[in-house]
Amino acid sequence: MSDFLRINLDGDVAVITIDNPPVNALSFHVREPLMQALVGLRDDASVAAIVIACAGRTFVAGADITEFGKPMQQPDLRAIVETLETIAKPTVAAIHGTALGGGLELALGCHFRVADAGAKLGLPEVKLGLLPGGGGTVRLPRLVGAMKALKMIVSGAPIGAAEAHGAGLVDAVFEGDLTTHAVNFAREIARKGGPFTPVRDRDDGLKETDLAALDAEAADLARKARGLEAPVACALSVRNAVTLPFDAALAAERALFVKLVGSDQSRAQRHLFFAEREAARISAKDKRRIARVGVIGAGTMGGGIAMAFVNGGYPVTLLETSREALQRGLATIDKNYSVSVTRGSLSEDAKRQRLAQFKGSTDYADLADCDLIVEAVFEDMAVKKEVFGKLEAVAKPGAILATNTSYLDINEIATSTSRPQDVVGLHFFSPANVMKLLEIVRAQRTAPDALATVVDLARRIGKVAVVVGVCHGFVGNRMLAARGSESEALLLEGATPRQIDQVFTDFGWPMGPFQMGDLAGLDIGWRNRKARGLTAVIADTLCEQGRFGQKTGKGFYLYDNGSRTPVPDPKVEALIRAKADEKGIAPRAISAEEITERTLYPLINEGAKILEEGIAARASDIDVVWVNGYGFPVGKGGPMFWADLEGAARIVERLEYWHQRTGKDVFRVAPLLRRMAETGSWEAEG
Ligand code: 3H9
Repeated sequence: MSDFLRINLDGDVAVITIDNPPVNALSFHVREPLMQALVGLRDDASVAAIVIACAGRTFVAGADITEFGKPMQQPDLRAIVETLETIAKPTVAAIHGTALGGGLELALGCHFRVADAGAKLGLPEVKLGLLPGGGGTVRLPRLVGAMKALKMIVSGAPIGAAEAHGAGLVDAVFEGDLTTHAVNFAREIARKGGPFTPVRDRDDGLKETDLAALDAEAADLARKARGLEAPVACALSVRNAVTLPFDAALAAERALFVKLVGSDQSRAQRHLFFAEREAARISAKDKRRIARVGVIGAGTMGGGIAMAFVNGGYPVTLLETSREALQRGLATIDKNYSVSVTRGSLSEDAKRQRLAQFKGSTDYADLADCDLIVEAVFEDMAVKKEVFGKLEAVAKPGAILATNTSYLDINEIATSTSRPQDVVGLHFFSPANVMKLLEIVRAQRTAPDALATVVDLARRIGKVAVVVGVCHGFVGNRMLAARGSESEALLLEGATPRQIDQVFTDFGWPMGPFQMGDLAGLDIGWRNRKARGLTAVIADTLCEQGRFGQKTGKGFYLYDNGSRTPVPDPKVEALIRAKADEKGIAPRAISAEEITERTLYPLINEGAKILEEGIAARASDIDVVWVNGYGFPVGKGGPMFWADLEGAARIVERLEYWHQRTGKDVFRVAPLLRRMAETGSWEAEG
């Protein structure tokens, strides 16, 4: 009856199969025939029951996100669910893969839900800056209880079929051919006879709601939302499901959805959804086979990288220079997994299995069977070149040779082997087993199939990959340097670390630059600066005093008794004033606006230069880097997206002002930023 939907009769059970690859999103071309099918089957007396199933890899994964922001064509999802609830004969959703967002809401319109044992069910709208707008916030609590619904909807995290069964969200879990099971289930239910109660009329889950506990949980979640509107709206909507009659709660959900879908935050989060997928798209089809990975260096970075691969299912050979260093590295890995076991995110058995995937060695010859080798040794060109020289002798032909350098010139590193086509940068972020971002650095001579292989591999190990070009610091660290360059100057002119950090956290960052420096260790930047002949008067002095940040209990802030809470230190403020006096700088009041203009605007300006130079292929790639690697607030969509919200013309004007006033290069406006201010697009001309 449509290219995207078919109806089959299995005796007196009708099976509607939605077939809208890749994820069966509820696009208009699905909703229209689905509505017709439901009305037709409802009125067909020869049909005893209806099953809604999906073709391909998944049940409906949600509304079609590409339709948001445009006028919604009718019928919308709410009308479909309403129609479903007018059907007197049993309706059954047969869920395999993922029933997400509007997909789960469609299933909640059915009387019953059956699932494949591997299925996952959830309402992830919050991750798009939305709330479930097809009745999810009002129907889900009726089945699983308000508290569980609140947690599912505010986190957006899906649950597995077994948990969903236990919670009352699904009625049966099957292994094997799901449609056959669903048809038998529907037939049996129809045989037993009704009446069948739609979810809207069930309040089993709501009876025992502890409203005070729900409110306390919602308040906690709102605090953690750090300015995001969607989690707060989700919590309010679940509360409405408890306190308001069904139709009133549904109308309130609708009103909140309409408000959110038009908000900048949701636009930003939808932008990021597509940006992440776009960043990982690569035209080369050929890929190399990766069965085993080698990691050189078992320090914090190497150990984390090794864990990332093992967690993604790849056995790892971990190489160190001495048995002691190797044992230390392996012991840290063991300890990290034990923490996961203690937290309940990993079973003892899974820990054992993961540890069995590590093979330690101190002999380069043991890397001979690795298909990818990642070096994570000391950040020094001579050391890196020596490692690549050794790999030349042992790596098998076609093995991909990767460096985890965060700054160095990979084209130069590649000159130390006779196979530069196999050399690529894999810039992991610390802790590498946790952080999502992976900058994949394409060097001048990196072969297309080597690049395609690592992009694909990144996805397999759960990383968000962005392909970037070679320059000092690549995309992320180069822009970070531009953001940080004015921080010290602001201190000397009268701002305090606390004041600057506060501007950042008010903006939505998890922490400001000084808190971040203290967390990462101030000695790292100090070492880098020394190697490059650079100075930062305050940070260098703190390091000379042994104040490396959290690890020494003192840095820009004090951390009493191993606490992670930064406490302003009068000694640091006195030091700043003393250094300012030495330089003859009189302190003045610095506004939050000035802090933003002198830190975030240069960040965007540098992003524009990076685009101009072709180091990043798209502005959205830069956004993906900053959101996933540096904590740029998701509700602002990344620096390049935010530039548009803030107004590129304003940014240009203020950069010009600061350039005129200070003469500093960091404020020199990039031509592409100027063009963006005129055309509203980051696309380069031509
Ligand atoms: C919603 O439902 C609102 C309702 O409450 C209210 C309505 C009134 N729409 O991720 P993948 C594309 S909001 C359009 O690489 P995987 C995606 O862009 C929605 N397109 O696959 C990609 O395209 P391309 C709530 C979508 O196997 C391709 O499909 N639902 C949608 O790694 C493959 O995607 C969600 O938020 C969509 N809804 O993961 C679920 N979903 O090939 C969002 C995907 O051109 N989706 N595409 O790059 C997901 O989480 C993952 O796609 C999924 C599969 C887990 C399903």
